[in-house]
Amino acid sequence: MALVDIKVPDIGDFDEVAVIELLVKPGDTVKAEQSLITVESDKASMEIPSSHAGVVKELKVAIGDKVKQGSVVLLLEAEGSAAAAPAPAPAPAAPPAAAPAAAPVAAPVAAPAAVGPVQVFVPDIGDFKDVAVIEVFVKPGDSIKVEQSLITVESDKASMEIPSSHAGVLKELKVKIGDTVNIGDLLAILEGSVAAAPAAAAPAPAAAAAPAAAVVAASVSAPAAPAHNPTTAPVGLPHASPSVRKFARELGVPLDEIKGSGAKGRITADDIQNFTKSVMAGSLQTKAQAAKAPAATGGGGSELGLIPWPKVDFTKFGPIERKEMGRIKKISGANLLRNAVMIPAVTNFDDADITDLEAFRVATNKENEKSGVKVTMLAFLIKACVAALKKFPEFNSSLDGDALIYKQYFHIGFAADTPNGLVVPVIKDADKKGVLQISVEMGELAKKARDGKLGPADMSGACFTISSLGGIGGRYFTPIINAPEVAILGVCKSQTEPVWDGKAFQPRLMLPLSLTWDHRVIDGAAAARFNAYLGQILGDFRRVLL
Ligand code: CAO
Repeated sequence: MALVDIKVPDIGDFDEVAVIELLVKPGDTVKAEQSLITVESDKASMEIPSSHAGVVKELKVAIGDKVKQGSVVLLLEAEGSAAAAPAPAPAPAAPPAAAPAAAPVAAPVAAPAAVGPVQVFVPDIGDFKDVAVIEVFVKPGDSIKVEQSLITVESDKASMEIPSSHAGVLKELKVKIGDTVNIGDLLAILEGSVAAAPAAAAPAPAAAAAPAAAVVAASVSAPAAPAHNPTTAPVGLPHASPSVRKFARELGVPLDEIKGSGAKGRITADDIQNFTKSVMAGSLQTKAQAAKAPAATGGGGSELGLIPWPKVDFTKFGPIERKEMGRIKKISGANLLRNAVMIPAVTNFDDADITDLEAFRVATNKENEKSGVKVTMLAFLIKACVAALKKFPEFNSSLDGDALIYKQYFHIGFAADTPNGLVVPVIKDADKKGVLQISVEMGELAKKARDGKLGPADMSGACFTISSLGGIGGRYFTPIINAPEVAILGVCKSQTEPVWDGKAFQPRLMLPLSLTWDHRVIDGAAAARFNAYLGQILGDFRRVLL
């Protein structure tokens, strides 16, 4: 085992490049050619590979350091000479032919103009073959300057921007995202006042075999690596290394929607992971998702062919204060809008006589006073709804295209009001639980909800939802179905009313029920029967046992 300094190999014309990522740490076992760090110039990022296999003893660079050819990257306990890469780094200086396009860096001034259509070819991109086009910065009609980046190509280890060898108006772009290109491929046709770059790189002669690790050599002879020109750089292009871009593509993550947490806003692998987690948890939407489910008022109305949302300068009418809506309100707003717009919903109103049930509830709470478990009407309602769902299975279904999925489990969601907005925790397998156990679980979930500690598992899988405003007041309301469920029960405050028993008016405690249902799945008659059955159960809870 010998200690070896692993150095930055030949990186061609690049003078000093910044270290933007460390891909290994002390103690890691690395293979020959394994990427150790990512470095970046204005226009290209590249991963620097190890010339030997072995164990990393010490990193000699940190993020933000500037390195150049010969800089020591790390100290490696090498496995032996056999483990060295075939062409050990640092590579000898690239022969001139390997970096023909470097000239524009030094002199980006346009040469005298030529007139007429001019073809722009992929210049010398070193040893790279079949590199993928991952970004296109221009479109037909754009005015292009000499050295302006046209596209980004990427191998598995490096990405680089390909500049235009001429100025002019882009007549035709010959490549698109996903195409693979090679040196000499026709990239674009320009017309108009066409000024050539001093060392027109199109098409570059076939590259002399790039020395050393292909990764490095190819990135270096790269495309010219033209001087950075902020005026021509694409606006808002996300910065990320090739491996991070690849990672994002594998997951289908839109890079341009991520705010990088790395140096100078660079997107890191952690950013991609966090973004993915947030989307999966439903706390974040991609632009594509948002377009499908327009936000509460942000959709503008054009999606539905409606007139735009009114924009009013409220300050004209009086003092105002603007406050951003919280995260939960934004998410639930978008969901509620979709559900309200997409579901042909109808609401049936009814009343249930809960006089006896309320007396039983009060007595039960008195008996259980010491246990600390308090039963509210909602726990009985959950049990009653399970019985009704069993009797009317289409209420426990979901639409799947032209089919209905009938669920054979009974998970009941209940809307909970929290300081941050509305959430819907779910009592799982309510059919297998007694009213006391449901009360205990509801109490725990409601507390978690108020503390903002509900996880995705606590809020998923509901078959049917109950929204109870009973503790607050009101008579009836029209709850919005929580898709992909097909019905929701709204409950308001019970009150004593005179009810005719055939001979006389009797004082009875009546509970107002508001059942909203999806008319694609449920008919009005079924909804009326569901409500009536619920009323029967709540009127005499022994029916749950039948
Ligand atoms: N009629 C009369 N009184 C009722 C009642 C009803 N239908 N339902 C509950 N009550 C009473 C309870 O018995 C309790 O009385 P006491 O304090 O005297 O014992 C009181 O109202 C408060 O009940 P609660 O709200 O604490 O308990 P709950 O089980 O009824 O509800 C929860 C729990 C989490 C659902 C509730 O706190 C909540 O957040 N409700 C709001 C739901 C909501 O926002 N829905 C609208 C969604 S659409 O925007």
